[in-house]
Amino acid sequence: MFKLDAIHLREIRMQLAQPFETSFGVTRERRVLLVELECDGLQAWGECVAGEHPYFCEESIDTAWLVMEQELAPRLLEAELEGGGSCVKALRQVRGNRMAKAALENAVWDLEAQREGKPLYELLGGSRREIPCGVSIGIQPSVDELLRTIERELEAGYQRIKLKCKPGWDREIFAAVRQRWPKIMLSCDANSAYRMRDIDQIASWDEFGMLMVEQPLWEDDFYFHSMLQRRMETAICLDESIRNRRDALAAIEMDSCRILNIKVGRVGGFSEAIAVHNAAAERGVPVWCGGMLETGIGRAHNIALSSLANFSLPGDVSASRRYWAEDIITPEVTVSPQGTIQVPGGVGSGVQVRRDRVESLTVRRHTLRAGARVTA
Ligand code: OSB
Ligand code: MG
Repeated sequence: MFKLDAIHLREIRMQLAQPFETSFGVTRERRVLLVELECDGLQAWGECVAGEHPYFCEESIDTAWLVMEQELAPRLLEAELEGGGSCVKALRQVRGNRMAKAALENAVWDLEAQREGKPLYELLGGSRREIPCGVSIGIQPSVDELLRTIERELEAGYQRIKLKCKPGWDREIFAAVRQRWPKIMLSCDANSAYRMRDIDQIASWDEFGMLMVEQPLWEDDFYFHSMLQRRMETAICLDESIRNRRDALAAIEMDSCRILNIKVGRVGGFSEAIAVHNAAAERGVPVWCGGMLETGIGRAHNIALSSLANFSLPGDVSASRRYWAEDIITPEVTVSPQGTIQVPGGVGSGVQVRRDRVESLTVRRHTLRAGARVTA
């Protein structure tokens, strides 16, 4: 059993190497909430994946900051912890706010790994030492630019190309990509941009032989996705709709999807991510690890999670340099010419946080200490 000595919240700002456009908007600069735990002389980090605006889900960096500062961090500082797995209980009085909870819980897992002198991936129950990687390609200014971008990513070795799509940026790009590359592993992600009037059109994408169509309909829906899945051959993959293990069970039972995207932030932390992974594995549903434009801290955690056996499809976890001129960890995440990432075997997440760099990017900070709530 252990107790935390302090929790440091900070906001850093980082320019993306290139703007990232989805059906819900464009991101140029990330505002990232990082948490750092102190315990018996050890430091452990977590990253909150909530966006700058509540467009992907209800949370944003500002709601996450508020709920961490006022509710979650004080509870965690009072708790007697056994490890990452005990955070769910310590934080369960607070409803929702899963991305905020995940940042803290994941940092506690990282801390537990350090205390035990083990790699994080092993503590999570992973076995894979190398993970297959894909890329998520944002909406581009033109079809030509999209094709050039895909060419570059394929040359780098990535095993699966995911195209962000929306009404008006769908059939035409799928056709252009398939004409040029008939055989590559291809998928698309609509981030909830379509409605029931579009389902005949979506079902017609079967001709493009994609691995999956990710979250075409409402962000909170299972039922209408199951109606769509009944009409198409291509697997639907749910992202936004899956908040926990029960959602995964409901979606699988209803045949709302045949593939699951697991984002550790979206489901509230490693404990629930493992539960979703296991539920899917028991039912023969493959999963892959989603991404949220993470810095190296969240990226290292995604890599550890992706080492679990049922993460059998290439995920959206790719090299640091696709996002950042310079990452905040060392070594940076790199991808092999075969499109794989090596799972670090060192203690904890296996990467070092570059504290000097984090300091220079920090625009806001707040410290909470055990016993007293002190503002730094
Ligand atoms: O839906 O998977 C998504 C990024 C931000 C918000 C939602 C999504 C994404 C991505 C990018 O697709 C994945 C990545 O490269 O990190
Ligand atoms: Mg998605």
